[in-house]
Amino acid sequence: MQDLDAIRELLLKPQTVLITTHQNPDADALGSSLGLAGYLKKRGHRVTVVTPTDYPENLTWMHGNEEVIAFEEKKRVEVSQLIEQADSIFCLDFSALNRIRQLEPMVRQSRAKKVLIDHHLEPEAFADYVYWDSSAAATAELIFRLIDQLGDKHLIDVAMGECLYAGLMTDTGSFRHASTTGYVHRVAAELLDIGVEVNPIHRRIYDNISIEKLRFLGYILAEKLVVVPEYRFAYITITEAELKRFRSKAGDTEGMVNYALSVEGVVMAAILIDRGDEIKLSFRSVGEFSVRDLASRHFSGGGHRNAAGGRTALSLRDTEEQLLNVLPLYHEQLLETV
Ligand SMILES: [Mn+2]
Repeated sequence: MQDLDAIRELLLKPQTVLITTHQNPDADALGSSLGLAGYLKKRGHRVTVVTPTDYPENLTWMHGNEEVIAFEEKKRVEVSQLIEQADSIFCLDFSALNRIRQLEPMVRQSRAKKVLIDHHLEPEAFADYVYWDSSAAATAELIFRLIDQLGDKHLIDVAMGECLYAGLMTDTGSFRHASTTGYVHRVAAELLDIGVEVNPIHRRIYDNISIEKLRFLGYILAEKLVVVPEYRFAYITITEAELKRFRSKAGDTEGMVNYALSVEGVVMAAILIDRGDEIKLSFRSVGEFSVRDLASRHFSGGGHRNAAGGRTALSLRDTEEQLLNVLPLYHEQLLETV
């Protein structure tokens, strides 16, 4: 679904653009936002990037970071004015407006033209124009493709390229997920050709872990990782007290679930985190097994086939029990997964 001509038309006239992305932005969310911002500025538009929440420290190197406005209560007036004044709002890397939290009502009410650029399944019908492809590995890939299709690939510079490369690298798990197509590699190659250096980006994002976070991970792997071999399933539960004890910050639990998935023989993994007001679940799987189906059927969630999320209003223990109780429904599928 790609309203390319409408987007081309929209961008003919210089205007005030607001770019936003999902809460707790990851490298694809922020990288595609800043990559697009760089492009739109070159096209003569006034651009502001607003995120619904803050994001981890290891993303703040991205070009344009200093101009990002991360929503917090004291910025409500400023942000609502920006949204009101925008001629168009680009919504990146999310498919449902509830992913932008406090910004949702403001964006919904805004008269700006809304453009959705995303690769998540089943986009909500809130946007005037969409540039959406669930087979894309990252929104950064779509930003590259959009700029290319608009005939402006030559406008992508190293600073923008680094942002897009970061999104591509992280959403593909460093080019190892099944979503990594030939096109993904070609995009990466083109970014390298214009001067993007891969190693510094990799180091800034991955080899930039605080000692507290690393010790937290050590504790989780030693004490909290449970393997259920009969279902080829592994999972982690994290209590509020543990988050506190390790002074866990936003993003610190990011990626932990992948360790569970890396256990020999395991084809599905989950992490259950007590966030106080709700239990957040994050799922990973390999091959054909769809954690998206499981998350949407049992945990009010959604996502991709191999990476999905969900939530409950239960206690951590009851959520864990519910998860273990649904496993038998998937027994055969789990055993068959290759
Ligand atoms: Mn993404």
